[in-house]
Amino acid sequence: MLLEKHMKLLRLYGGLLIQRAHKHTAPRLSEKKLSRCFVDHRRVKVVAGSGGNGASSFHSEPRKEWGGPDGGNGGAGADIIIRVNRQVKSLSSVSTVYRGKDGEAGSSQNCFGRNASPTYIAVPVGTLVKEEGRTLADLSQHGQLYTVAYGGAGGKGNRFFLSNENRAPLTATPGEKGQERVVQLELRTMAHAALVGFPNAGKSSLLRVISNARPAVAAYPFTTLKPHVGIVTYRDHQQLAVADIPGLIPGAHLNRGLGVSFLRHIERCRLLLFVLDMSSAEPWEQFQQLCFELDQYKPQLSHRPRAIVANKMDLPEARGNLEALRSRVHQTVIPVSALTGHNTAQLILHLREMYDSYPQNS
Ligand SMILES: Nc1nc2c(ncn2[C@@H]2O[C@H](COP(=O)(O)OP(=O)(O)OP(=O)(O)O)[C@@H](O)[C@H]2O)c(=O)[nH]1
Ligand SMILES: [Mg+2]
Repeated sequence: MLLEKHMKLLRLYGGLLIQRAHKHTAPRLSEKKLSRCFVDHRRVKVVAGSGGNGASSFHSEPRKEWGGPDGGNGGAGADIIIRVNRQVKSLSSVSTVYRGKDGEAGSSQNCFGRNASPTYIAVPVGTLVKEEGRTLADLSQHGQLYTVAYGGAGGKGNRFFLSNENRAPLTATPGEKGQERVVQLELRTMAHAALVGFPNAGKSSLLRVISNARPAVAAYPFTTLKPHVGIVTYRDHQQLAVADIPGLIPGAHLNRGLGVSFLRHIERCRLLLFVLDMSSAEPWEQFQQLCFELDQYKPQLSHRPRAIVANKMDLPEARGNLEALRSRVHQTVIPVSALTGHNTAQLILHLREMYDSYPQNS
């Protein structure tokens, strides 16, 4: 009997201990969860509240037979308002549907229905509101408001229709429907820095080393088909978002390869990190071509604050190329190896220096 009890306890606590142990070695966040950390666009359906109905009623009191109409108006439905909040950093907290509350209906004794209070959507500074590609608002100030859907007006009660011609109107109107629309919210800056390079240069590998993002890495071109954003966290809690942009190829500005859409993403980053595969024959050629593609897409795009990340320095053929590259370009060259992690700390520091020396507005 006693033994059985002991065994039972052992099983129970043993289970708990194992659970604890699992907790400590909890697996890393899944890619799906990580991608939620930084969301740069959202499609949102907004449905404002409808107005409350007007009431139709007549005053009634003892000894006062013809009290007259006293139906009140309905209240207005809730507006949906986008509000900029500098504490919000990405669109991950924005839901896909917002519905405003309906206004209250009017009632007898001339009681008006209550207006519904507006529904707010908190977005980061630098959010664009678009509808079918057309920009409706560019929200760049903390606290800025934009009413994206208007609530319906309340209906009129029958008291409203009282006139000399009609002393006993029965008419009361229903509340109007709230406005309904589908808008795209888009962050003007997608990330602070973009990793720009040809396929297979090691952009995704680098992002995995310097940030929490886990984009797929493989030894064939076009492994990455959509941008990934990783967050680099510094000791003073400053966080910088770095985007892994899918590989560009010559002619990308003519929509070749994965095309123009990714150049558009680069446009939304303030700092550029050109990732070169140093084991290739002439890595400086890659740099020239990348700049050419960017500038063809948008003049001066490649002239943003930039640095060259000379990757794959662990490979023997890379070492000879490094000096040659340095003599041909005048940008900062940071030799790293995403594979071994060599010198990536230097890259992280340099990124911060670039961020600090080029404030947002410059
Ligand atoms: N030896 C060596 N190999 C590397 C290094 N960095 C990346 N690689 C390898 O290069 C290949 C391509 O790496 P990815 O990180 O997928 O390259 P990418 O630039 O993201 O490529 P796309 O997504 O196709 O544009 C993989 O096989 C990596 O293991 C490095 O520093 N040294
Ligand atoms: Mg990749």
